[in-house]
Amino acid sequence: MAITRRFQATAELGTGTQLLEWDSVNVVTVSTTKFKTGAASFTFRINDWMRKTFTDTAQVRGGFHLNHNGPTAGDVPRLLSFLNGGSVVADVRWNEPTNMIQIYVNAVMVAEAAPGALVSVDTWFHCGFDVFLDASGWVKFYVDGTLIVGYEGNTSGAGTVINVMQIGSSTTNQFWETRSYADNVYLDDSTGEVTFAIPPALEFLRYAVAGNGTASQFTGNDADSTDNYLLVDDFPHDSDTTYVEAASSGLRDLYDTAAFTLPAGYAVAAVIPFVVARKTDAGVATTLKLLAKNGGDESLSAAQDLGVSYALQWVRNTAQPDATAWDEASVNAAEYGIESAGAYA
Ligand SMILES: [Ca+2]
Ligand SMILES: [Ca+2]
Ligand SMILES: [Ca+2]
Repeated sequence: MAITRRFQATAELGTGTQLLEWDSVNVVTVSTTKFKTGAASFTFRINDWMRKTFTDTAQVRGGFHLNHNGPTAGDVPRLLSFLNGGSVVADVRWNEPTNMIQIYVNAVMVAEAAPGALVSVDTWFHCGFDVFLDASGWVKFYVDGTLIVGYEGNTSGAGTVINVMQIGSSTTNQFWETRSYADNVYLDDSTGEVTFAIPPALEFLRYAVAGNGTASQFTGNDADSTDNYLLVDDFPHDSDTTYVEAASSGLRDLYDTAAFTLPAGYAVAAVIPFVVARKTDAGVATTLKLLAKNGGDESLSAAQDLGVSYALQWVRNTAQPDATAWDEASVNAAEYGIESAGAYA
C-alpha cells in the first residue's frame, strides 16, 4: 500500500488572505470565526475556490472538514474538483433544484444520490474522497465515513492524470450560499492501492517552537546564534523582520516545541515539521532539510528546493526517528529543526 502525502492545509499558518498552503485561490480567506481544529479555517462563498497543484497521479484519496450554508437556490455549485492542468476531470456537485449530490466525470454526470445528513447547515462534516482515473476506475464521495455517492466504471476518457485539487465552485453563476468553511484538508497519492477506501478524518494541531534545542548554528537577524527560537516562532511569519540564516551547508538549528497534549480518542498519525523559508540568490541551488531528533535517533528529510520568495516546506514523519510509533511522550521528547543544504554562493 503506497500512500504518499501530497499536501495538507490547516489554515493555522496565516491570517486574512495569507494562504501559504494553497497555490492559488479566488477570494478565499482565513476565518477565525469557525474552525474544526485549532483556531482557524478557510472560508469561501459564491464561486470562490482554492487550488493545490501536485505531482501527476492517477489516484488520490483524502478529505476535509466542511461547514456549509448550502447551495444557492436554483444553482448547482461544485464542491470538490480534480483537474489535469486547467481541465476538470472529475468533480462533485450539489444540485439544489433536485437536492442531489452528483458525480461528474469529464463534465458528464455519472452518478447521483440524496445528500443525507449533509443537508444540515452550520454543521461540521468530514467529506472524504477516493478518485481513480482508469478504464476500471472510480469516484467515491463519503460524509462522516459513509458513502454518499459513488461511481465505478471508465473514468479515463480524458486520460489518467490528476494534478490539481480544488475546493469550491469556479463555475459561473453556480454559487454557494454565504458562507462555507473548510478545515483539515489533506490529499494522499494512493497509487498502488488495490481498491478504494474510506479516508480517515484527520485533524492537524499546530505547535510553535518554544525553546532552544541541542543545536543552534544558524545566525539570527540579531547577529548571534543565541535563542534563535524567538526569531522563528511567529504566525503568520513576519517575512524578513525576524529570521535565522545560514551561509553554508550542513548547519543545524534544533528547537523545542510547546507541550503537546494528545486529545482523548485520538492517535498520532504523523509529526510534520514545517518551515517557511527562502533563499537569497535565484541562481544558486540552495536547499533545506527538515529534521526530527529524539535522543540519538534522527530523521533527516530529503533536500527541499527553495525559491527566492517565502514558501512552506515540510516533511511527514509517520514514525519516530527510531521507527517506533509516535505517542504523546515521544512527540514531546523529540526536538525539531532544520539543516542547511545544497549550494551557497
Ligand atoms: Ca484549522
Ligand atoms: Ca539571538
Ligand atoms: Ca520570524
